[in-house]
Amino acid sequence: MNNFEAAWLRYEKTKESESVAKLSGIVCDKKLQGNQIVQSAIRELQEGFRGLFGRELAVAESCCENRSIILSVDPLCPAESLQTAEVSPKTEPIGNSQTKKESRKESYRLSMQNGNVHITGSDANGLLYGTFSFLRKLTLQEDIQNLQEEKAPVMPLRMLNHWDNMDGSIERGYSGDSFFFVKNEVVVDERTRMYARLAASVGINAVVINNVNVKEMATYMITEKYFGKLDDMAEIFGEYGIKFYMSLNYAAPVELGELDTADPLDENVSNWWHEKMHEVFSRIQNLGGFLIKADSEGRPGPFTYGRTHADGANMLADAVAPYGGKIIWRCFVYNCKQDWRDLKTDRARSGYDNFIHLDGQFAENVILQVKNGPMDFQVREPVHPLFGGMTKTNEMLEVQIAQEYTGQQRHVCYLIPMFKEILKFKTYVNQDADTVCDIVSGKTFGQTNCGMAAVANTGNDENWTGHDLAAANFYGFGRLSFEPDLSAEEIAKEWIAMTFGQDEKVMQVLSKILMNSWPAYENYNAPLGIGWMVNPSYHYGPNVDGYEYDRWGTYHRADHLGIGVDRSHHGTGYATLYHEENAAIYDDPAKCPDELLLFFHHMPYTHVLRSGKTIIQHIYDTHFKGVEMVDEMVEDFLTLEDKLDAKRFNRMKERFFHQKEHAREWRDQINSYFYRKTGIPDEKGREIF
Ligand code: GCW
Repeated sequence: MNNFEAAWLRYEKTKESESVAKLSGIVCDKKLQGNQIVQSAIRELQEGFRGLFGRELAVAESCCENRSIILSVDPLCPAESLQTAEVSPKTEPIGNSQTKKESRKESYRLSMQNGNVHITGSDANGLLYGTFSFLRKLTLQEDIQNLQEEKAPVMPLRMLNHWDNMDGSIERGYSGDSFFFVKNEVVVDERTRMYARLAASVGINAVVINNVNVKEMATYMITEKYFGKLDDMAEIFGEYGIKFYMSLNYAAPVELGELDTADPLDENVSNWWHEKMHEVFSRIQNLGGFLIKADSEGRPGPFTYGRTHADGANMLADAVAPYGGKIIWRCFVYNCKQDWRDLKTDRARSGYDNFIHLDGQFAENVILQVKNGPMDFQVREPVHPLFGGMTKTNEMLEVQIAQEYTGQQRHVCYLIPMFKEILKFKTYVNQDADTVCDIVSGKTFGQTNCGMAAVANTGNDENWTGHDLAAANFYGFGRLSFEPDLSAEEIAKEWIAMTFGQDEKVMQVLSKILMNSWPAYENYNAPLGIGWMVNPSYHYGPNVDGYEYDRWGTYHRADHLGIGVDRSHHGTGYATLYHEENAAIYDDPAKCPDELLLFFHHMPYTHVLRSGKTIIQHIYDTHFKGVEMVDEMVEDFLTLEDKLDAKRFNRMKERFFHQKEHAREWRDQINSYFYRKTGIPDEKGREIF
């Protein structure tokens, strides 16, 4: 027995429609059958039919009398309309603009012709994604009689970043330990394959397996000790069209004891990396490149040598270029040793200030990976100003589905609605095609080295994600990066049906819970975009002043009269980093959206919000409301007792009961803190301690 469940690839027995019942096998020519990714597609179809309909599908090389599922690859497969969006005429394309040709990659078409189902990919990946889409339709009992679907993924890179450590722990892991590493060894087993299937089924095409904080043994991942196992793992990923990436220690030449400097402009350093990359790429076949956290939170980087991040990234990019490798370089660079008394330094500015002057200096195979907001995955943040700030640099959006600040997979918090808002944000970098989605999908500047990455939320728990409902974020992230036009609710419903079946009541209750979960969490969390207010270091549970007198640049500056950080032009000037249209809104407290007001401005508690409420009353109301929303969720959930299997029901029930208690803790601590600070009572006279 496996110690893991199948998540949304359960393929539970279902009714077979007439047109499906006629499909007796798979047809795929010999050459294609030799392709490992196509083999995965075939295995998946067989597994799917076995589970869904209890029957076997045979594989043949050519068509026979019987109706079949016909697999093929046609590089011209997607329709004109799916070929990449035109490069915006007002903007210079980044790098050489092979956009048109490249963009058809990984596309597929599904159709029904004379009773045969055709799954055609523009390449093997496209074929695999088409296969998963077809199986999804069968699982959801969609009518396939008039099957007709054409899809091309919108984001070129759809990536998961694991923060797994070699000792088996996971930084910010909330669902058990690593299934990639145990006690400094690399693990390759059936779970590796199941993981690859889950990831590929939602369109993930790249995975970084280790923590960006590369320390101790992880530095040795680019040495002989680990090549064999890493190559085995990479090969399994490759069978599912997933490129294998690793995080790299910038100071590896020093820490492996081979050089006494990691200065990117030192010729010995550059030569060392060239040789190293030659070795690594020849030992790990399916390697896509590396992710690097440099000069951030104690990690080494080019600053040590008085060099820029462009110097550092480009040196590595040059070393991986001969193998088609990519260097993904994080922009999460800030001073984490700030004095809380210092009102000038603003952590929110740091990513922008450290990178904006380097725009245009990065090599074509470097991608800057930028967190969605300028701070750190809080429940509400403005969009990072480097999106739309940079116009000559490849950028990728980093989000976090590991719910570090959003309930740590003990509270339910479905994040796809948040990601949708981020993707839709208009940066005003030019007149059209200027949203974050346009930028990171390559539409704005015509590049293909871009996309989305999520900090992963999986671990070795039986259900992969701790909270069963947290799997909706894994599923949703993949689906959204493939097809950002899907609504958060559509994705939620699809996931629910795949995971729990088609019962209407289950669908209605769980989709309502998911859709209300982020708003509820935001309600009982830190108010109006100010963030933090959590227990230091493990980041769970309320602690209003937890980070107030610390070194991390995370302050709310509350006193008895007001709260918030002045990031307007009177303050740190952060609000002015956006293009004029946005800057004008954020800089002005009268125009700033309520939900971000305290992020941008220090305001009196008596200030009347656009909603018509004072800030203090808003704090009380939202905190009571948040708890009411959770109570309602729990009540609704309990009505599903006879609709869900006991194992999953009880697992979720336990977490919901905890959330109910813990949301109260949030409510009462925040409300009491502000009542005590201000002395202003709740208009509605509710209990505040
Ligand atoms: O959110 C912070 C986390 C760190 C993490 C860091 C980062 C991997 O608290 O645990 O380190 O961000 O993104 O690098």
